[in-house]
Amino acid sequence: MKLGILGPPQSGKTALFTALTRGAAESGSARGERVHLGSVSVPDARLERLRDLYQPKKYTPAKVDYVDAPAVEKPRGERGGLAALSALRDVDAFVLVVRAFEDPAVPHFLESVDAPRDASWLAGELLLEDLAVVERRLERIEKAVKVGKKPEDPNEYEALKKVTACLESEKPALQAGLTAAQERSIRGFQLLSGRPWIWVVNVDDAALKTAEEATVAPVRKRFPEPAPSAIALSAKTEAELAALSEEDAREFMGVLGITEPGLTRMIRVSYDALGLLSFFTVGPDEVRAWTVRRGASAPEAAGAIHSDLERGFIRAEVIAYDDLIREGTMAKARERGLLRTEGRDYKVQDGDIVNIRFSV
Ligand SMILES: Nc1nc2c(ncn2[C@@H]2O[C@H](COP(=O)(O)OP(=O)(O)O)[C@@H](O)[C@H]2O)c(=O)[nH]1
Ligand SMILES: [Mg+2]
Repeated sequence: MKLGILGPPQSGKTALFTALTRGAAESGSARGERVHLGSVSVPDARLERLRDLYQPKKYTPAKVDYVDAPAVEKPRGERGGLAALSALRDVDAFVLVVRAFEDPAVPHFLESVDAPRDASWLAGELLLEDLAVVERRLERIEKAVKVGKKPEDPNEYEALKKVTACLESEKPALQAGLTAAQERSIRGFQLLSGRPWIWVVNVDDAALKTAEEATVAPVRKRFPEPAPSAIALSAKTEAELAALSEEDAREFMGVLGITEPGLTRMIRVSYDALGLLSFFTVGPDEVRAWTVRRGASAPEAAGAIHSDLERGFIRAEVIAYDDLIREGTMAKARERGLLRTEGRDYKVQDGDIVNIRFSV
């Protein structure tokens, strides 16, 4: 899973990136501003337990990649440039950071701190970026239609028209109601609003003591149903926490009233926003977590491991994590009939431990 961090200047994007990746950054640059790339292991207590059980040679948690992109600013040049930024091409969702912290030492790009206003502004900018991309393509097709040519791909033409209408009514492309074929036909345009948005309201430490919902509701209310995911955290404090030892971090969190680190919360809402689940493979060689979309069939899950496993899929041997842990060993679980044989139609569940039988 790859997430792109976007937001206005000085909203705390880099602070958040540092908190999430513990500063592990390679960087490139775009439009004169640095692009940071970092990768983190998804913390999962279940996987750690499986590691203790199997003592494998290799231990491989799922990974999340983060891209800290340049600030979204009032456009200077042509629109549509942000969508073309190569670092953002393959992100699965966007983390949109808006500033709610007061700090006279940090200038605000609109001169005052107002997170819901900034969220509306940012969303508007992203929709306009997409609109520029879609309109440019639509114009080209319509020019061809005028001189008597049929649109090469009717799905694409229909999709572009639907998305244009959707963006013009200030809704993200994700809500355009495209068919699967239409969606595929415009996937190449990598629309910013064609991927889920997760809002991060970057607050003062003081705000951490008030209920999160009270902080994020004014931002969420700016958007049409279904309301987007939103969390509140202090990027600066999270970055400081990430630099501490586990023990010191826990103590500091207690003082501040933080019950869960930003990193794990961020990952949880990201899995939810993207509709993802984790399943596991276990053995003496490797204990590993895999990520697939909710509703994925057993062959699809096999394909996440290797395309050969999907192609040659015969059946899956499956046991729920809780069942294995309760019985203590795979042999006991098998005796109890808890290790099931599942076919092509089985929908993999979060926490399944899976062994794929295949032949190629
Ligand atoms: N007080 C406070 N300052 C913050 C917070 N997050 C970021 N900052 C400060 O705001 C400035 C801009 O942050 P940065 O992460 O570089 O913003 P970016 O331009 O969005 O990448 C820096 O001086 C940060 O230390 C926060 O949660 N609270
Ligand atoms: Mg930055």
